[in-house]
Amino acid sequence: MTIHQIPNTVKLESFWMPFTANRQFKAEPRLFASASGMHYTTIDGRKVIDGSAGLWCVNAGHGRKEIASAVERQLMNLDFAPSFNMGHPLAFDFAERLAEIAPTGLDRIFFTNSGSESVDTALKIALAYQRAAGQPTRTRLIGRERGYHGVGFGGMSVGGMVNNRRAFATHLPGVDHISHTHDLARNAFAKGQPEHGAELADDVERLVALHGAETIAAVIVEPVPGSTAVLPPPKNYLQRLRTLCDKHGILLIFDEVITGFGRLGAPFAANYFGVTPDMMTTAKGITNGTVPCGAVFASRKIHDTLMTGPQSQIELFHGYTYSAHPVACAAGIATLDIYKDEGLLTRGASMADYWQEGLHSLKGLPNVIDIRNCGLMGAIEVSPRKDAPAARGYDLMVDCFNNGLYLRQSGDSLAVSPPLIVEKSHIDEMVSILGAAIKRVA
Ligand code: PXG
Repeated sequence: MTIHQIPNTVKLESFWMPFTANRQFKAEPRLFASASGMHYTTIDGRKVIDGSAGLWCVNAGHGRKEIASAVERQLMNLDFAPSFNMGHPLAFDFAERLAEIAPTGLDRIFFTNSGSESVDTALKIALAYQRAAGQPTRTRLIGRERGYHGVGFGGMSVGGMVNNRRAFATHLPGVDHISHTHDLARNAFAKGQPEHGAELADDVERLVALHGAETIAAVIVEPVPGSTAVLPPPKNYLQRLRTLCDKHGILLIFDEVITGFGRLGAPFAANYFGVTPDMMTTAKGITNGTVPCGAVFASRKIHDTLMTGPQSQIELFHGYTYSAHPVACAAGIATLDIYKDEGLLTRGASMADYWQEGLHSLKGLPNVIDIRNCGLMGAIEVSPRKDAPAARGYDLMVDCFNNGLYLRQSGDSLAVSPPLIVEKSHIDEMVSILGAAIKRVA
């Protein structure tokens, strides 16, 4: 028996699984036992190509020994140190390293443990900033329909995926949403950024007219929404959003939890699109998915506005026990070393055309109604079955898994986002498994 062949006698009852149809899963479980490079191995020893970089986080591929060694060394040397009124050098080093690769000016780093925490942190910083800047009436937070910003009450409230909101009646007050940009009628099968829809950014004007600019603190968007199955922004949309936020004194936050750390072929989506927000939220790829960690990148203006008042006073009453956890910092620095040595923060740019052509070769297969791509993100959308939304998407995901491809399902879309070490042969393999699945499941 190899290390991978763990018998399937695992008891499944106690683990209440996140974002999973628990009963459906437990009736027919899919369990990974190990991973290396571009592949997972299941508990019954099957090799499955990782089409989703874990959950959009394993950007440098699986089983990176440099990270494992750094984590082990750190655990033996300094397993935990507080960052409340104490510190340890690695936290400062890691922040400096992140500042080096940050878009210009976004070089003040606040550490969290997840994307959800990064989002809630950025929203709170936005409110604290507006108050410190003498604009305490700016308390309203604006998200976007179909947005995903994690599961804290802040992130859920500005989020716009209805299933994530419906059951939890208590949202933050004073939140509103601009409209999403998904437009099948005008943009289906667009390659990269769609032509139509820049004017949808003007929805900010509608909310300004409705509520008054002086009530709005910040707008938060994913530069390329991921969880809702990859919606590349229409050309000039993000530029227009930036202009409108500036015009009305509103902070712009990019949620780069997925797009950060090379996903689009540039270090951040801010670099890729040439639009600099006032804050960026990150997590996932910051440690290659190995140790929970997140970071908010804030502009100096925001940071410096809060660094006022008496020297002895805490400037921001916010933080987590595990903010800048030494093990996360060690994993993060080792991850940044790999990204640098292997050029992974920009490697996606050289693979993006091949990726695009591979995915779009599936156009014309049964029930395929849209294909979208941007950098090394992509999605295939199939038409829903009558009275059974998401059923075809689920069957496709299972068929792919059974035939050696792991990817994420979002309703009737399949999202793909491989580790950034992906080679052309891997793309061919993924496209071929996907194509066969679409034909079979149709
Ligand atoms: N913002 C964005 C843009 C995200 O994509 C979060 C915040 C929350 O991060 P945490 O670390 O709290 O989960 C996310 C998370 C999927 C999928 O396949 C996407 C996420 C997480 C799990 C699955 O769609 N995104």
